[in-house]
Amino acid sequence: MDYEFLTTDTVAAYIASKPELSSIVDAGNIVDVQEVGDGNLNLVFIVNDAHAGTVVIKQALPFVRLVGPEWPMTPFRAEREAEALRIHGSFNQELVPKLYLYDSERFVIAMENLSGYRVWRGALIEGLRHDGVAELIGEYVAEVAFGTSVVGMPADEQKVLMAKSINTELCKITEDLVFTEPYDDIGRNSVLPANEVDAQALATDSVMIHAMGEAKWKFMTNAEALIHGDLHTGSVMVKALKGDEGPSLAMAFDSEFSFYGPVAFDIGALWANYTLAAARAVALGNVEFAEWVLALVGETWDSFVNRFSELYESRVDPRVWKEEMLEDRLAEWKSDAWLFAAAKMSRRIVGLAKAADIETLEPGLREGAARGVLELSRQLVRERNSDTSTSSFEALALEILTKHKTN
Ligand code: SR1
Ligand code: MG
Repeated sequence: MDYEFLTTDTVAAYIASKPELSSIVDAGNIVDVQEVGDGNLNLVFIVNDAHAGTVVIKQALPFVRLVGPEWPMTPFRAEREAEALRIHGSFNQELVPKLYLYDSERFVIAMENLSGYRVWRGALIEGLRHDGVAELIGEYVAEVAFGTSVVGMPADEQKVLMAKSINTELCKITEDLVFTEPYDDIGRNSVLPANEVDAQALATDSVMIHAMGEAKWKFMTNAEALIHGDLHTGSVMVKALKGDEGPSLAMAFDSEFSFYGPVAFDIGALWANYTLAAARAVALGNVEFAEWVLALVGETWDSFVNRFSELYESRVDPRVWKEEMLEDRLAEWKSDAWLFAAAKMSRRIVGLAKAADIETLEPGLREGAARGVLELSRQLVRERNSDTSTSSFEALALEILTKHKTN
């Protein structure tokens, strides 16, 4: 794929060539360009002009940045992200950054720079409590689930959108890295020597393998809504209304993995990443913070249920979709969220693309945190069909993470 990659030296000229951006930043007076991409795939620049104008410029490379050109990857993922930003933003502008431009020749997105916001994962790593974020993100998942599914939009339009939203290569990343490779290492897995026995126990656990087969099937076949597709705490920006923590705003971004998939996948991704933050807190002896983080599981779920149920009142076709249908979906999604959470937490321990919550722990502490997460994921798939309450999830997580704490 032949197109020019942006650099800090060429971003200003690029912006000058795009009239759509002239009201956002003054291309002739740019004072600061920084490449801040810390994800696994793209280039990301934050650009500031001399009059407080600011923009984020994100360019998809034709390969996986984390690995290099030897792993080619479609840059058309930028188009999927632009579409998801546009569609998800149309439901609630306060929960999704504004899209200013999508450039289909150079696979560039220009979007709102959320000033004063920071990535949630980093805040959780620092032990900061951004209250209300879990509720807001639960609402985001509910609005996307309702608004892009057949309960929220006419069936003919939904089919056209579904056809346009196919995201084969990014889905394959998830199919491989999340559901398969932790159980069939093709050379991309790694753990601390002390955790090799735990990774081996995970990979040979026939109940877990069966459950992951089920999860992968659901991921590949349950085309329910235009989900985010990678909704971990690194895909959420947070901003405290005052100071560093307390009541906060939130935005979901980085939706390049978006496709028509299972609603519970986004919920499970959030729960898994709360668990990783809790595992870190337990490892560091901060049990109170671990409890605060784990309570986000229930807060996200309750908010999702409330908002989805509210929206369901206005469903497009109420003829046979009655209250029972809502109850059935919610029960199914809750149990599936346990399954997807299990998949999403264990992959971050053993597979490629790990999470800073765990990786920045010193090895003596990381050993127990990693073991606890793997053991928890194996228990979650066993419990998911009996008691699926979020309080049970939270209690089980705290119990198992604490049991395996090292040092
Ligand atoms: C090769 S991309 C690795 C991971 O980064 C993204 O955040 C997704 O989670 C993906 O699995
Ligand atoms: Mg990402």
